[in-house]
Amino acid sequence: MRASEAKSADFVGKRVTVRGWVHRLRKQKENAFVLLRDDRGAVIQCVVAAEAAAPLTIESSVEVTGTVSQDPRAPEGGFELKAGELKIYNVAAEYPIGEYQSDELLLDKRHLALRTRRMIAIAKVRASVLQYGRQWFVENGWMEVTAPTIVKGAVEGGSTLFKLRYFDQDAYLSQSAQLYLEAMIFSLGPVWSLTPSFRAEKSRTVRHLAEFSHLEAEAPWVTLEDILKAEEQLVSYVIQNTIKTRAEELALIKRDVTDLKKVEPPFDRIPYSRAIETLRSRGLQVTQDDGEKREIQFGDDLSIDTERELTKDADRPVFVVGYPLAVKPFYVKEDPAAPGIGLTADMLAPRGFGEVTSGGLREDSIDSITERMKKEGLNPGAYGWYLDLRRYGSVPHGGFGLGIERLVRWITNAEDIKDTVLFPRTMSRVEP
Ligand code: NSS
Repeated sequence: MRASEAKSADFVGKRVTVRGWVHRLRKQKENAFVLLRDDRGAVIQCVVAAEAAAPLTIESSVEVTGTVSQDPRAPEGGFELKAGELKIYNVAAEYPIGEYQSDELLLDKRHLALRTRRMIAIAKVRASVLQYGRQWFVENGWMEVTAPTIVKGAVEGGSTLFKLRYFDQDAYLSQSAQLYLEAMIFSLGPVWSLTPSFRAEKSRTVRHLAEFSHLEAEAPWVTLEDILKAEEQLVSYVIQNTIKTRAEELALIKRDVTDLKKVEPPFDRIPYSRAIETLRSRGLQVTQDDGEKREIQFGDDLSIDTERELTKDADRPVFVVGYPLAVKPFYVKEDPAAPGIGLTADMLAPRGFGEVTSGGLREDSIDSITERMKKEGLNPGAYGWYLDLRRYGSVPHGGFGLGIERLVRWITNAEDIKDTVLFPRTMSRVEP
C-alpha cells in the first residue's frame, strides 16, 4: 500500500507493506530510520534493523513490511512502521542532489530533482489546475478540440517563431492555436484546446518559457464582455477548487492562500488609458530600445514592471481593457466607438504576477485584417485559409489564451516559472 494509506489509525497494530524510495536515512547502532517516500510523494518513517539497512543509500528503492504504530515523535503525522522487514530493489548510486543546491544544478538534474517534495507539491497543484480547467469548459458546454502544432503562419508576431524544416518546405512551431480555433467555431460552436505553444523568447525572465501549456478558447456570436466573464469564471473556478483539493501541498510549500480565497468574479476592468494615467501619475519610467529612460506614455505596451506597479496592492486579478491596436497582433478587432483601440483585454494577476490571460474580439472584416497584416510585415498571401473565414459567413467572435504555467506560478507563489513545469524549456535549456 501507499504511505498515505498506512498512516491511519485503522492500521495501528497491523502489518502492512509499503514500497518506495529512501528519502532520508539515519543509521544508528541497532536500528535505521528510513523516511520512505511512496510513488505519490507521501512519506512514512520505517524503523528497520541496522544490519538489514546497511547497504541503503538515499533514493534506493525498497519494500518495507512492518507494524503500523502511532508515535507522536514520528515525523509527518505521528505514524511509523516498526520492526520492518526490508526488501531492497536497487541500491542507489551516490545521489547528486543534497539539501542545499544551486538552482542551476537542480535544473541540470531536473529528472531527479522532481523527486523533491516541493516539486512534487507543485506538480500536484498543476495537475489540479489542468483538471479543473478542463472541468470548467466541459461543465459550461465548450467542446474540446485539438489544433496542429506544426504550422505555416505566425500568430503572435514573427520575432518569436521557431522555424523548422518540414519535409521540403519551411514551417513553424505554433505560438497559439487561435487561428485554428477560429476556423472551428463555424461548425463546432464554443471550443477550447490545451496544446503546447512555442515562443523563441530571447529574454531571460521569470515568466517566459520557450514551450508552455496554452489553454485557449474561442466562441462565435460573443461580445468582449462575454469573453471576460468566461475568463473570470474559469480562473476563479480553477483557483477555488485547486486550493481546496491541494490544501496540503500548498501548506507544504508555505503558500498562504488567504488572498487566493478572494478570487471570485467580477474582476475589475481598467481601461488601458486609465492604467497609463495611473502609471504616469506615479512617475513610472520605461526603458526604451536604445536604453534611454522616459516616462511611460499612451501607446506603450505594459511590461513586467508596469504590470507589477498596477497590481501590487490588488487582491484579485484585474482586466486591462482596450489596448492600442499598435501593440497587439493583426487579428484584434478595432473598437468601432474608439478608433485605434482594440476590443481586447489582458488579465493581470495580483501582486506583480502579471499577465495570465489575453483575449478579446477578432477582426471580422477582410479588408481591415489584410491591411493590418501588411502593417505588421506579414504576407496576407500566407494566410489564405484564415482569410477564407472572413469570406464565408464571418461573424462576431472572440476568445482568449491562458498560460497554465503563469497561473500555476501565481497559485504556488513560485519565484520562477521554470518551477511550474517538470522539464522547462528556455533559451538556454533544452535538456533534460
Ligand atoms: O500571446 S498571448 O498573450 N495571446 C495569444 O497567444 C492569443 N493568440 C491567445 C488566444 O486568444 N487564443 O498569450 C496568451 C497567454 C499569455 O497571457 C500568457 O499567460 C501565456 O499565454 N504566455 C506565456 N507563458 C509562458 N511563457 C511564454 N513565453 C508565454 N507567452 C504567452
